[in-house]
Amino acid sequence: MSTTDVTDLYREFGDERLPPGQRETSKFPVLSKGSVPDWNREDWEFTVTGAVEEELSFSWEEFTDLPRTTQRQDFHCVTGWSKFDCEFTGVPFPELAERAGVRDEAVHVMFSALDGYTTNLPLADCTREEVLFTWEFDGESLAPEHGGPLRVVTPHKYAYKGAKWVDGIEFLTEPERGFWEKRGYSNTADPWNEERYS
Ligand SMILES: Nc1nc2c(c(=O)[nH]1)N[C@H]1C(S)=C(S)[C@@H](COP(=O)(O)O)O[C@H]1N2
Ligand SMILES: [Mo]
Repeated sequence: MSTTDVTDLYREFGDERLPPGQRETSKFPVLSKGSVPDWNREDWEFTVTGAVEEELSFSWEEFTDLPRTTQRQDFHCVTGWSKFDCEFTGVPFPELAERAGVRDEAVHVMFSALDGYTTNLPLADCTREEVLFTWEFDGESLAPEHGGPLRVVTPHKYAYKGAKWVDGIEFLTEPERGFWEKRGYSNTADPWNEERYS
């Protein structure tokens, strides 16, 4: 399958591909608030809830049967490293939003995960083709420590906006803060504006 290169999205936000204060690394460090959660394929369920026309729920088979894309993206960690040219395969956020039918009152989204992690973004920062629910990295199943079976990637934001082990999204009518956003990390998290802390 062909790969869409979205590594030029930085032009929307800044002059340089490497955001200010970041170092490029070829490694893929792991950052998690706790241990890797257990899951099994039979019980796994992904839900779309909140301010939508129709709440949705997907089994693992149903989710991975949705239309997928493979994209080459950059990954920026708030702790100062960036990894270029990551290939992620998955379902773009707008695909799920269209299926559920986002109501006019929805302004914000909360992502939740199997380890209890949450993270939030304004709706407009989610309805982008580059916001992927991904289960494949560089042609292999996404490793458990990097969020397998399913994680979110947000190449236009620091990576804490991408929930590993994601199992649901809720459309909200008021902004709310997720795990790190309540604990001092920036709510907006624009790497090119160095929005690291709030
Ligand atoms: N569910 C969950 N998602 C998470 C985290 C977490 O602890 N739990 N950590 C976040 C943080 S702070 C970062 S920097 C990235 C790290 O992703 P990586 O471990 O694949 O490098 O995942 C984000 N997503
Ligand atoms: Mo992080």
